[in-house]
Amino acid sequence: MSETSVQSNLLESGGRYELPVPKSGLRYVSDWLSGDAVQRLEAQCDGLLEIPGGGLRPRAESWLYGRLVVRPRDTVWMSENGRPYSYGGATDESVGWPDWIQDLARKIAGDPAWRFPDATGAAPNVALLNVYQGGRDHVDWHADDEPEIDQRSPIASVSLGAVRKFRIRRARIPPPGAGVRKSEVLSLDSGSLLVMPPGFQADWEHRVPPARSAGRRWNLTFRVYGGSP
Ligand SMILES: O=C(O)CCC(=O)C(=O)O
Repeated sequence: MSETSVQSNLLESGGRYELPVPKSGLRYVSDWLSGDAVQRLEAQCDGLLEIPGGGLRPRAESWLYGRLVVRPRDTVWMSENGRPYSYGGATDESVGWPDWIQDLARKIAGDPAWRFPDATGAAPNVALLNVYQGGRDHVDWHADDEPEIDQRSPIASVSLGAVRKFRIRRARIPPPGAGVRKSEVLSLDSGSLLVMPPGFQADWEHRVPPARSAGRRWNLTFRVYGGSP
């Protein structure tokens, strides 16, 4: 039996929703980018994977259960002020802050979906590109809760290309007898914007599981780095 994503019964009502996952506060805009913009951004993302002199940058490695493993997707880290990204025991150096990424960061910061009563309102200043070359590429359960990330700000996720499932589950394992930890599934469309509210990373984990068949997908996750460099 195929699984229905939580927003599928809302898709006729104008494209902009607070998702009905209890207390998650997730926001989703299905048609945030035009088809032309999607195509242009996909090409720009691909440009980031290329290395000078030809070829693609090798996949980065992360620590998983005490072993260094190749990440099951391509990743490129960008930051406005050159700060690196440390996670999973690895450090990704910044490739810079291209103008088109700055334009997207401004568009996010100007969107009502980015506004929350207690948030600082700061615009995103770092972004992670994930490229899923096919259905085997994925990202496992995690939260974007590294100390550099300002948790008073939301995190915005822009999806391009193949539609993939996005699962969320509570970060804490329920105590014995308190039931099982369920996960909820959303579908992330090409050209969509998903906004995870301030505080979400402390309470929830997320993943993009492998898919039986899928074309290429690009995802840009915009965050706010706080503090000083
Ligand atoms: O590809 C996605 O939609 C999620 C990416 C993600 O989880 C991350 O960058 O932390």
